[in-house]
Amino acid sequence: MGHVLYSFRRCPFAMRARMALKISGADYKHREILLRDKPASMLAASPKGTVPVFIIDDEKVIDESYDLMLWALKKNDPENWLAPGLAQMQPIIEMITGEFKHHLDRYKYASRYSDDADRFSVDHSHRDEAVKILAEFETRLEKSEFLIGDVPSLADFATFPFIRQFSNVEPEWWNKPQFPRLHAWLDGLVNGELFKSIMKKHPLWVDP
Ligand SMILES: N[C@@H](CCC(=O)N[C@@H](CS)C(=O)NCC(=O)O)C(=O)O
Repeated sequence: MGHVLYSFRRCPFAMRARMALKISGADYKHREILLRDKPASMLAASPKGTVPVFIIDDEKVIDESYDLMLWALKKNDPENWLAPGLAQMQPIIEMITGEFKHHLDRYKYASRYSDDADRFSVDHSHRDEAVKILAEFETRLEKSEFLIGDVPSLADFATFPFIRQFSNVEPEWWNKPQFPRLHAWLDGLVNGELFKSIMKKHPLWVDP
């Protein structure tokens, strides 16, 4: 009995789930996996084969990171991440996991998607599209400290791991002065105790 989380350290979906689980104080066993070698026990619970996968008391499976965040926060939300209301937060979150992620994947992994001879170059047309979305975030952060208001909410925690991933594709370019508010916001969240604690390394899980 008890809960089990299958996770991959560097996956932004798994990161956001781990942050919500951590803040809610949920008790579970962590199973660290490799995406290229998924344990049969994880695939048995969730055949689609993405992380995170959370198993509740051997019975119920949650295999969508957003649903898992909500499950954790509905049990316990000590820092009021849900306070702004889902109606306001959901469109912001979906813009990041939808359109932004689409461009991020094509920018970051350009070699997987293009037939160009220059296979390893990043795709700046997708970077440009992603930047348009980040410009909207910058505008928001000019008005308030966090995406919605002056305290962090689910909107911030559900989105920043993807923007962090984007910032890591070409750090030199990212660090040129642009979007000062977004930079400060991202730095604060990435260097915060919560994120650091969920990025600690775990030994790899091997099915018995
Ligand atoms: N909609 C899912 C997406 C999860 C997802 O795509 N995770 C990636 C890793 S970041 C994955 O497991 N991909 C499977 C693979 O690469 O084999 C969620 O929010 O949990």
